[in-house]
Amino acid sequence: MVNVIGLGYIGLPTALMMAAHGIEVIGTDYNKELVHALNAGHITFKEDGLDDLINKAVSAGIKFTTEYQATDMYIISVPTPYNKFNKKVNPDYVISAVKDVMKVCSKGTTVVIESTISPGTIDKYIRPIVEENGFIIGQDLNLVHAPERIIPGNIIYELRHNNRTIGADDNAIGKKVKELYTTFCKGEIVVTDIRTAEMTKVVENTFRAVNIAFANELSKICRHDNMDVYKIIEICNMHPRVNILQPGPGVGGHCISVDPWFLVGDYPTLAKVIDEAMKTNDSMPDFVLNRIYEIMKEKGLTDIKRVGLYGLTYKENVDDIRESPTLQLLESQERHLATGLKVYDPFITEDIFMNQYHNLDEFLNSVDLVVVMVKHNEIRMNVEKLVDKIVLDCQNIIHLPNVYHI
Ligand code: SAJ
Repeated sequence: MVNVIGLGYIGLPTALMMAAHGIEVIGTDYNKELVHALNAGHITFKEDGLDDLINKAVSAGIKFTTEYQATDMYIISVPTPYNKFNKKVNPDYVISAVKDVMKVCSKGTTVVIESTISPGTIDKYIRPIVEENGFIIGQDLNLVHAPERIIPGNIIYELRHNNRTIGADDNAIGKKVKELYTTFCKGEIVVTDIRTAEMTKVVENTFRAVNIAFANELSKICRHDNMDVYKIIEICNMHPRVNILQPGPGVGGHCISVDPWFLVGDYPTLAKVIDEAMKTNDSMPDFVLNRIYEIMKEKGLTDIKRVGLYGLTYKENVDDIRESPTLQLLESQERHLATGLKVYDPFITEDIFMNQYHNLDEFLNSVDLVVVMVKHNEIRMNVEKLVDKIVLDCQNIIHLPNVYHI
């Protein structure tokens, strides 16, 4: 039996997938309400195919509980937030999950850590705790790191098809865990050591952050001299070895905007490009706010309350607002004592923001300047509703005469 600890964006789909493929799974989470909802067959976030998957997993016998189970295989997928001040990973949730596992596990148990951790976290924090508790690593307890790569918005497909990395001290244990994942994963699974697995995960997200920062920097350079960054990127990308990403209003989510900081925090004198890239991405919401003020001035608009931000989530067609550029912009606005921007997002149905709307038409009727922060399908399909508006399109999806860009 596999006990999956932490039933969030990663742990839950993984647990369901394993159960749906014939593995006996019990999911554990300390959140009682979540456990209750899952046992009733309800999912707390939206993803294509997830409803189907929970039905299959429930029929196959998956159970959810707040208790850690006595078994010999654990998958830990609890959050690893980062410390905003020193930029280092905060491994507290992983540490406490490992401690709880040690209270109930059987001898020879394997503990797979899926949570993203910075390189060296297992050596620095996890091994000492295991040993302090009287366990001999490799004998009483095996440690494995199996970072995930699934992208929110396409979780189910990517769980099945992505290649994966498994890091283990002992290759035989790595292969055993590989077999477990092979039940549902059609991608190639590489078995390596723990340190390498930790590093690859962070490097992958850093690669993307640095490349997005490059596109964002280009957008600032082009804005400075009134050049069309999108056209320039399009032409450059016709070069066989150039593939520039798209500039945007900032970088959100719990991965690309967070993980690269781990390298900056751990290697402050070495991770120079990464540090600058992260600062560039973090500067984008303020850059958008400045564009709003510029456009208001140009158009003679004086009331910030007649400006609306379309999109609160960190990217299109998901309901996840973690670290989203719009939240960063709203915070910045408060710092500038210029509150009043209207907000709307079709995926955020709860009333959690000031000046928040729940209907696209009502939102549009209340503003003169619309800032497209997120390229949800909804706005792509309703472009004609923006014809009479002034639009600041941070995603390059609205092709109308009255459109400004970042
Ligand atoms: N973004 C841009 N320009 C682009 C692409 C993205 O500004 O050209 C922005 C998005 O709008 C968003 C942010 O970057 O705010 C990140 O979005 P994303 O869709 O690129 O990535 P995530 O954070 O949803 O998922 C990433 C993925 N990692 C990589 O692509 C290397 C995913 O594979 C990981 O599993 C996930 O992080 C994770 O858990 O680490």
